[in-house]
Amino acid sequence: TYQVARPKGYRVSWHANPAVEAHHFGQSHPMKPWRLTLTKQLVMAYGMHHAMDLYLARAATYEEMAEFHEADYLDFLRQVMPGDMDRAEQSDNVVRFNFGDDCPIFDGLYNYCSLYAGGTVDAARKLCNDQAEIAINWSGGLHHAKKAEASGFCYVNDIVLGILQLLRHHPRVMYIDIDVHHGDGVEQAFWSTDRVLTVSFHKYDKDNFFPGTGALDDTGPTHPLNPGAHHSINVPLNDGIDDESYIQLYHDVIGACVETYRPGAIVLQCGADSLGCDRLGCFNLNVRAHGACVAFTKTFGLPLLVVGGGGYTPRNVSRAWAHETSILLEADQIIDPTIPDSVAFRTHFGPDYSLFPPLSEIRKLENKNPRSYLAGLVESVHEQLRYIKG
Ligand code: ZL4
Ligand code: CA
Ligand code: ZN
Repeated sequence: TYQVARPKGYRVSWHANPAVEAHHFGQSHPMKPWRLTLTKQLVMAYGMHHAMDLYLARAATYEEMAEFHEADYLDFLRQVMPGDMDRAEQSDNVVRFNFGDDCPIFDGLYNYCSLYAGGTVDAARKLCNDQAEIAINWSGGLHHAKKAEASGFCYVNDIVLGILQLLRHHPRVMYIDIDVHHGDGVEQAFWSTDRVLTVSFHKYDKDNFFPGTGALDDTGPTHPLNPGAHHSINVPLNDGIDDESYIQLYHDVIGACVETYRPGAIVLQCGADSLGCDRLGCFNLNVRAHGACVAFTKTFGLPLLVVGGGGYTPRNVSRAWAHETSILLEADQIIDPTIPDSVAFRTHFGPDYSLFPPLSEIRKLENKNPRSYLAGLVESVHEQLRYIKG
């Protein structure tokens, strides 16, 4: 049996509610809350739960969610039922609030949303109260939700709610998003403030990849009276980026941003659809490279709120998030890369039973990000940072 010791000198808190895992978006929908069960089983098989403070996430209250979301939208979210998609008297609101194939109305929708949001709000409060230095909610990270609109599998923007909590204690908060999709909802929520610096790395193809925003020059409205001008950093990428390029880029961009902006806390969205072989993604990252971004973010020693996000090949999502949990506990060097025999649902990890399986050569995409292109991105970020003072 495995047991991970508590890290020395700091506390890690884990926020989850198993009720989240039981929700179903519907047949063949890519978002599977069940990936959280698989993640938790891996974390427990490695004995990492002994090294953290475990909290049962409570549901965020209506009032807590109303700190960002409009009442009309929350009222609709609270009362909709499966079947409303086809009910004439609901059709105006279904359209107005963008429900449909991407954002279906399923059983327990409001419960699902308030529980994942509650986890992130709790996690942020633990950091504010100095009860943890690192707080984790793998069920959060739903970065596309807007004030009064569902979008891209996201209904309530838990990240925005978490950042609003952190802003009560910290003059400046930095948001980092390594999901393969653009973190548009978080960017938009803080468009007009200089108290949040958002940085998203993502696949960008205006017409062919969701959500189609996040170009390099999309840096926030540049009206002279808008303090939030220049405080959205976007790192648009093409298919097939590999481990070495991504890690280098992440170090260059995030290192420069932290040095310039000097945030009091960091929120890291760890969407696992940037891994190779993801059902929706198109990058070539291995679990170790995705984890290297988490490890680098931790080196700043700032209060750190870690959330999940996308990730559509559940066995790899759970590998990545379990590995990243071990990094946050400084236990990544001591756990066995072979997945323990005792893990539940073990067959999902075959035939290799490794935490770090090699990327399948068959599904690998050609790297369409030449060195010169990446150097240009770093150069642009440096130029943009000249407008920003910490
Ligand atoms: C599906 O098979 O690009 C939804 C969504 C449901 C089941 C049955 C319906 C079949 C892929 C995706 C028809 C589905 C058509 N079902 C969906 C422009 C689109 C309009 C909707 O990781 N169709 C929209 C959203 C993206 C679009 C990505 C990422 C979230 C995150 C954070 C959100 N939307 C085209 C698609 C399926 C489905 C199969 C799907 N949707 C793939 N990409 C999208 O950033 C959590
Ligand atoms: Ca992103
Ligand atoms: Zn995504």
